[in-house]
Amino acid sequence: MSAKSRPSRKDVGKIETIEEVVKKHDIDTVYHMAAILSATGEKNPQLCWHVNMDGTMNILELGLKYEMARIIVPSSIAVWGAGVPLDDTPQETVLKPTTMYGVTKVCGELLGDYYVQRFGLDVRGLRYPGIISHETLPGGGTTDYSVEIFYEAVDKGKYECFLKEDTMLPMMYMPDCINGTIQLAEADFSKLKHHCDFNHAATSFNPTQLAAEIKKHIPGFEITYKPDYRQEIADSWPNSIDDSAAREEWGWKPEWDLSSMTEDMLKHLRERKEAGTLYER
Ligand code: VAH
Repeated sequence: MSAKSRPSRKDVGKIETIEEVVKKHDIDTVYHMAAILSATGEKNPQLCWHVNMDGTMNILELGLKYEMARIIVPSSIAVWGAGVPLDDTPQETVLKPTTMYGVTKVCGELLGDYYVQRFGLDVRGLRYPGIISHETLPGGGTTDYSVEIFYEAVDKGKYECFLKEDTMLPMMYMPDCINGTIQLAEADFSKLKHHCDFNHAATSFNPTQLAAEIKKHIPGFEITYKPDYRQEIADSWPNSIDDSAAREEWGWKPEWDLSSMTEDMLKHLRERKEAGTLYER
């Protein structure tokens, strides 16, 4: 979508602008994706709080006022910090995030659960891992390397990674993320034991493994490493997470792995490079 055709931007932190949209389109379900992500949030924590928390409160309040059917408020693996098992991080464990983004995601989970218990609002959420897509450019996250690398591999045949080569992180291809989110939204609410904090996983890999998969398609591809401030954020997150609650309560099952995702990402980005629209979104 070129900048010309992009819909006008609204400040999700201002309830009046969001209420205007809700009334105009008679909205009864909200997938609340507006957020400032981890890396950008550390550059402006106050703005991150405003967008992420005032925005979530506004969506929940409007959900009550307009008796919406359901609201999806995604969380993230950023809810974790020190003191948790880094492999197969369990559904129930201590949440001590080290970023403002992570703090807002813990608060979002607790706020959503409060609106369920206190007001009977249908609020659901899932802890997204790093999400990889060819539809948008990287958006200020710590996991952005896993998107940037594909664009630069197709465009230049090389990539300088801002995380260390062995930084293992939970990741997911966008089609799995969309399918899982809709599957949770359509699940029978009465059968859910959790509401706003489902662990949601697909695969885990590190930059070395991702680069090796890309090299199967672009043999001359070269990667170098120059860790920056995002390394400390990534080091506070799990290597992998246990999403058995999502699998048991609403039938979650990923369909994409590192190999199939890499093949599909490169196919789409090579087509866009051919068309001269690689970076146009
Ligand atoms: C970020 N992509 O890096 C987001 C995500 C797994 C973290 O929420 O901030």
